[in-house]
Amino acid sequence: AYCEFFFDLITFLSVFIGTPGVGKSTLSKELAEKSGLEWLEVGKLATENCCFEEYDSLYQCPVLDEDKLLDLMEDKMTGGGKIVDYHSCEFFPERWFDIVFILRTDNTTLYDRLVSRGYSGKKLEDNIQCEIFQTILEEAQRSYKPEIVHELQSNTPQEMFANLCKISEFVEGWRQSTSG
Ligand code: DAT
Repeated sequence: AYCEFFFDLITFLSVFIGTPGVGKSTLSKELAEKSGLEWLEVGKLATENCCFEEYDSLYQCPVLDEDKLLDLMEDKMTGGGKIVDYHSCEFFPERWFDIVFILRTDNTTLYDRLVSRGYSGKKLEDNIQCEIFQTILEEAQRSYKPEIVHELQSNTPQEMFANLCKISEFVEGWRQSTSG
């Protein structure tokens, strides 16, 4: 289906969140290509700049040094024009984002994606539970104004393309509401 894009918005700042595997990177990359907004992969940024304190052997992941990461991001965020991509949003300053998009995937689909990514054991279980319990959705609803938090389904490529259109409409709505 044809849909028009309205991304001539250098000041626009959005964040894509959701359980690992829901398709944040896929959608962010696609959106960045279509819109000219810059895709900021927070996980990659943290790794490249050593924003980790220690390794959590239970969860098989390093523990994030949040202050260091936030300091690093602050300069990048003032300019606008970014799509931030991270599994969580709770510790970002509220003022950073005009819109928060949260991606959701059905459990069985997500399970298959995480298995093919090499997840197993507790890490696999915890991530599936995270999706079942809507942990990240609730986190977003706690941390940001409800009217800027939008849930998007991300099970199929068709949904991914439909999401680009939905995002475009939300962004247009946001633009009209700020250009009063
Ligand atoms: P994330 O960045 O949230 O961890 P990803 O973008 O790396 O997730 O996607 C995980 C896998 O799922 C990857 O192989 C691409 C696939 N995928 C992502 N979004 C999809 C969608 N809407 N439909 C089908 N597959 C999708």
